[in-house]
Amino acid sequence: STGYFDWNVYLKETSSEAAPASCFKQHPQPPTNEFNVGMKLEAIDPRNVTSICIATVVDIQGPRLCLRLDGGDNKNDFWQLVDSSEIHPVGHCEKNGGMLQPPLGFRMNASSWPMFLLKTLNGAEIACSKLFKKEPLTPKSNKFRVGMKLEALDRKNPHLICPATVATVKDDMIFVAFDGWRGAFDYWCKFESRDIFPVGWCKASGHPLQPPGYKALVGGKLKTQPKVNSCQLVPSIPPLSSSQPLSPRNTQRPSSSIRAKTSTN
Ligand code: MLY
Repeated sequence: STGYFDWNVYLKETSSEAAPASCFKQHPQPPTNEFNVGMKLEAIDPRNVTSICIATVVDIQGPRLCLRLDGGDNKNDFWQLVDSSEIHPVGHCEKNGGMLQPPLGFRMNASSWPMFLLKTLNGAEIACSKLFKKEPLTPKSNKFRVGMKLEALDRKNPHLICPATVATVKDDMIFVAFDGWRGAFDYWCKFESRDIFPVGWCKASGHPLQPPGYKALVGGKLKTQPKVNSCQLVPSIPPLSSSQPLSPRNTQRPSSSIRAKTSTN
C-alpha cells in the first residue's frame, strides 16, 4: 500500500466492492513465472487459431509472457499467462499427432518451412514442461454482479492491466468498463475469461497495475498533478474523446481531499 494506486482507498472512495476471487478463472495464488526471455515453446497462432507454432518469449511481466512467433514479424506479439491452455512445451503438438505450422504471414517461401523449423529449434533454449502451470478450474456459474471491481486486461493495449468495473451482466457474459476512461476500451467477455483478475492480483503476482484514468481524483491524492495554487486544485474535466480519461465510475461526489481543498476556497 505504499504504491501510487491503493485499492483499499479507491474502493472506499467509490463506495464499491471487489468481485470475490471465486468469480474468476484464476488460481487463488497467481502462478510463478520461471520462464526467461529467449526460451522457445509451442503456442496457438492468435491470428489463425487452428495453427500451433513455435514462439519465443520476448518479454515477461508477472505471470505473463510476451510471445513472438518464429518466422513471423515483430508486429504481432501477444501475451499469454504461464497457466494458459494455449501454450505448451515443444514436442506437445507432435505427441498429439499434429504438425507444427508456419505463422500467418510466414516471411519465407512455404517450401522453406521444414528447414526453417529445424534451424529455429537447433541449439535453442527450450522451455521445459515444469514451467507450464496447470490451467485453473472454471467457476460453475457467472457470479459477477453489476458494480463489482476487478483488474482487467486492456485488449487494445494488452501489455496493460487496469482497474475496471462490471457494467453489465448477461447470461454467461459480463461487460467490463475501464475506470476513468471513455468506452473505447470496454468489452464483453465470458465470466470464465482469462483476461480478468480479482482485485489484488497484480500486486500478488508482481504485475504492474495501471492507475484509473483521470488520475487526479484517485485516492483523493494529486500526486501526478503539478503543484499549483490551491484555487486551481479542482481539475477541469478533460475534453471528451474516446481515449481520454474520465473521473472514476460510481464517484457521486469529488474525493474527500478535493472537497477539503474546495471548501477552503
Ligand atoms: N495512450 C493510449 C493508451 C490508453 C490506455 C487505456 N487503458 C488504460 C484503458 C490512449 O490514450 O489511447
